[in-house]
Amino acid sequence: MAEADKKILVTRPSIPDMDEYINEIKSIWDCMWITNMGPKHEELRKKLSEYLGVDGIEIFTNGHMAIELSLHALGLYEGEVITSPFTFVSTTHAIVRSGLTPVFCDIDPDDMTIDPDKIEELITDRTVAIVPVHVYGNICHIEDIQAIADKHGLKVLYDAAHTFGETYKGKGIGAYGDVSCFSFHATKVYNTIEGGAACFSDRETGRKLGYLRDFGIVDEETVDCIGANAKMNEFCAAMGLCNLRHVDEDIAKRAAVTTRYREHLEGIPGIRLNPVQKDVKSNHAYFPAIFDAAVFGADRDEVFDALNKNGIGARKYFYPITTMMDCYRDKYNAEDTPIALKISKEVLSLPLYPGLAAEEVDRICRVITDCGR
Ligand code: T4K
Repeated sequence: MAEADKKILVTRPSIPDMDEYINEIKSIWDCMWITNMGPKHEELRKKLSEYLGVDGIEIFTNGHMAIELSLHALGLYEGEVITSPFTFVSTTHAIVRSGLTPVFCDIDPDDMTIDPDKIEELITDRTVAIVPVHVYGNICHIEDIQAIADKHGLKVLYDAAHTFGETYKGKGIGAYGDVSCFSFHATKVYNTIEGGAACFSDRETGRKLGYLRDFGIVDEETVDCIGANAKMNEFCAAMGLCNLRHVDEDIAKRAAVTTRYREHLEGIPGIRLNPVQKDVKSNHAYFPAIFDAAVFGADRDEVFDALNKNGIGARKYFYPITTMMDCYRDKYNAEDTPIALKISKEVLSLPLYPGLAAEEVDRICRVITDCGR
């Protein structure tokens, strides 16, 4: 198949050479320990703690369970949680499945994270926490959110699924809030096939998380709390150990792809690109572009269709917003967060992964700019 005919997907997982992975998993056959916090799990946990610059970390079977069990570890089983509807549905599901009630706050139109100026008006005597999302790897208004949480005695749990390896003001992003949760899904900057982590500094929170991800088991005769099975197995941990060796190189390649996109698309009337945030070391997780149809000459859906026709699989992350989904639409009004609603109809995540060639970026941008003519 000619290079130009190949389908380009929104992302492609980073995996090591097969030999590297085989070498990493060989020792599993020696010890016959394949899950339940084995040696690979422990090695990965320690290495991630160093890489991410966090005091405490527990690893999980996926990012969703990290969020859900972190809510439990923080003792949040009832009450209202202020959060963003502009996210992957996991954030909302984790809150609801924990018996909590999400209260949706609108987003900042520039970085698309929760708008701190709109949080306080949503606080009631039932509010127990704020769950902001560092969407696309854009860092939330951390200081403002913490000040509100401190003033009202609320917990802060960051959905940091998109921010692996990012720093804010020189500090690992996982070190902010009461807990920060990462996703290590195949589609993320760093993957363990499926996986996730919760970072914390409070030892008691860490102790609870350790039990919660293993049914609440403390020892063979003691079950401390009502937990789940959310343990990362040894084969996933081995993939994580391999991928950790290459993640910096991957992020550098992503940065080059991002630069190429910007060279083509920056300054085109009617196309708005993701902001470059001050004090943030970015991981270049996503490349969202926002289309203003009246100015650009084509709307998001027309661009999406044109890309598709050309074998380019962009994605409408994050459309629909969670309040528009069938399982939530009866309880919420999407119009209550007008900025999130508007952006969800205008935004498109363009393909971005380390192996995306410069010529492919050029082709994608040609299709986009042709739509505007
Ligand atoms: N919070 C936020 C803000 C999140 O974004 C996520 C996950 C979570 C929490 C929960 O974390 P996890 O529990 O998932 O660890 C994908 C991912 O499944 C999901 O992890 C991710 N967010 C979400 C944004 O994207 P889909 O439904 O778009 O995935 P899918 O299967 O359509 O894959 C997207 C593209 O990736 C495909 O077009 C091709 C490529 N791909 C995918 C897989 C799985 C591959 O090339 N190989 C693969 O193995 O949800």
